[in-house]
Amino acid sequence: MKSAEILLLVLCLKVVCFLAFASAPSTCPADLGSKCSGSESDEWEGEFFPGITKIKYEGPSSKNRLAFKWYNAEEDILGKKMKDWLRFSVAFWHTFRGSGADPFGAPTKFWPWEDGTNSLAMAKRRMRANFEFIEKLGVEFWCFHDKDIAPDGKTIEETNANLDEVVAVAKELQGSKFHLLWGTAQLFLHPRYMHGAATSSEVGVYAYAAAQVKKAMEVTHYLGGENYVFWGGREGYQTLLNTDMERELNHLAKFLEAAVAYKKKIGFNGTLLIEPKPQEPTKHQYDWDAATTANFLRTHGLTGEFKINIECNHATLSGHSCHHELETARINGLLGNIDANTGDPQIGWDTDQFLTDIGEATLVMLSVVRNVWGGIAPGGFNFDAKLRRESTDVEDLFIAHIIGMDTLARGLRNVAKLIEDGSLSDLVRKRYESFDTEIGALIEAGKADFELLEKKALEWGEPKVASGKQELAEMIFQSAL
Ligand code: XLS
Ligand code: NI
Ligand code: NI
Repeated sequence: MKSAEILLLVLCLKVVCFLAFASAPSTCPADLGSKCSGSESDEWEGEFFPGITKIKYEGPSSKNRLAFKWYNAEEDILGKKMKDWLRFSVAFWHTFRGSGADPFGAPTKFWPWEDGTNSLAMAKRRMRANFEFIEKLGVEFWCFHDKDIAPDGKTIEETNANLDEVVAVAKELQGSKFHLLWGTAQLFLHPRYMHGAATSSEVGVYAYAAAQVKKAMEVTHYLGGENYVFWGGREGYQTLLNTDMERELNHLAKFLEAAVAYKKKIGFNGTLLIEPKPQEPTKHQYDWDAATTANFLRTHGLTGEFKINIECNHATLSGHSCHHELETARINGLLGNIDANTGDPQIGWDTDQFLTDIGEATLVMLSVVRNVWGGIAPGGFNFDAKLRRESTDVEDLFIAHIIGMDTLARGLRNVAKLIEDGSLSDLVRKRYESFDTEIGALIEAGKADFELLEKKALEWGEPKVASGKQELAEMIFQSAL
C-alpha cells in the first residue's frame, strides 16, 4: 500500500477503536450470530463462563491449566495469608473492555456475551460477567474507570445517571464477598482532554474534569472503594514551546487539593493514589516516576494525602526497574498499590503484559514484604494487564490471571526463603558495617562536621575498600528462585 493509504487505514482503525470504547456502534460483528442483538435487555442465559469451575490450588506438580500451582489463598506465609499479602484485583478495562485492537489492527476479541454495542444493557450484562469471573478466579477485588463500566450520555447529568445505574448493579453483585480496590476517572480518551484534564489550557476542560472526578469519587465511595487512583494520562506536554509548565503544575496541585477536600467532605476514607508514568500518550507526563511524583507531592504539601501506585511497565518506560520504583516509593513512605504487569524488553511502550518472570516477581515481593506497614494493604495487586491480541479464547482470560497470580505467589514464597536463609540481608548489613561504629553513628545523627571528619581521615590514612559482592548477592538471590 502507498503510505497515504496506510495512513488512511490507520486512521480508520483508530476510529474503530475509539468507537468501541466511546459510543454505541449500532452494528454487530458479523460472527456474533443470534447473540448479537444490541437489545435493551441485560439478560444472559446461564453462565458467562460455562465449563469453568472455581479455580483451585493443586500444587506445583499439577498439569491442569485451570488450577493454581503456587497461589494457595489461605496458606500462611510470613505470618499472613497469601491472599492478604497479595490482594489481587481484576482490571475491568483490560479484561472486559480490551478488544485486541491496536493502532494497525481491528478488534480480535468478540466475547460471547458482547452484543457489539456500548449500551446500558450491555454494560450491566458485562458487569455480571465480571463478578462471575472474579468469583471463579478466587479474587476478591476489582478496579474500574468510570468510562469502562457505563456509556456516556449526551450531558453530564445523563452520563452520571448511566453510571449510577451500572454502579447499582455492581453494588448488588459485590455483596460483602467482593471489594473495590479502586476506582478512577478516565480523563484521556475523549477529544476534550487532548490538552490534558487538570493541566489543560482550557478552563472549561478543567471544570469538566473536576465534575467527572467528583462523580467517580462518589461512586467509588458508594462501592466501598479502598483507594482512588489518579493516572494523568494526558497531564503533560508535546512541546514546551506552547506550554506554561509552571502554571500547569500549579493547576494540577490545585485540582488534587480540591479532590482531597471533596474526599473529606463526603467522608471517603480510601487512600488517594497517584500512578506515575513517564510518557505515552504524551511525550512527557508530569508524574514521570516515583521520585518526581514524591517531589511534586512534597512541593505542594500533599504527601500526607497521597500515596503512589507503581506500575511495573511504567517503571521500565521511565528507565528504571520496577524494583527501583517500588523501593523509591517505599523509602518515602509512599508505596500504596501495585499495577502488576510487565513490558517487553524489546518493545519501548506500555504493552501491559501479565508478569510471568519469577525473578522479577521475587524482587517486587521483597519491596512489599519490607514495606513499613508490612505489605501494601489497603492497596493490592491490580492486574493492569491484557491478553495479547492473538489470544482470543475465553479461557485465555483465566489462564492469564492464573499465571499472573502464580508468579507473584512464587515471588512471595521465594522472599520467605530469602528471609529464612538470612544471608542476603547479612550481606547487605555487613556491607555497611563500618558505619556501625561511634563515628558512623555521629554521621548518621548529623553530628559529624567536616573538621571532625578531616581529623579522622588524617588519623586513618588511606581507607580499605571491601568487595561489593554483587555476584554473591546474585547467587544467593537465585538460590531462592
Ligand atoms: C495506563 C494506566 C491506566 C491506569 C488507570 O497506562 O496504567 O490503566 O492504571 O487509569
Ligand atoms: Ni495502570
Ligand atoms: Ni499502564
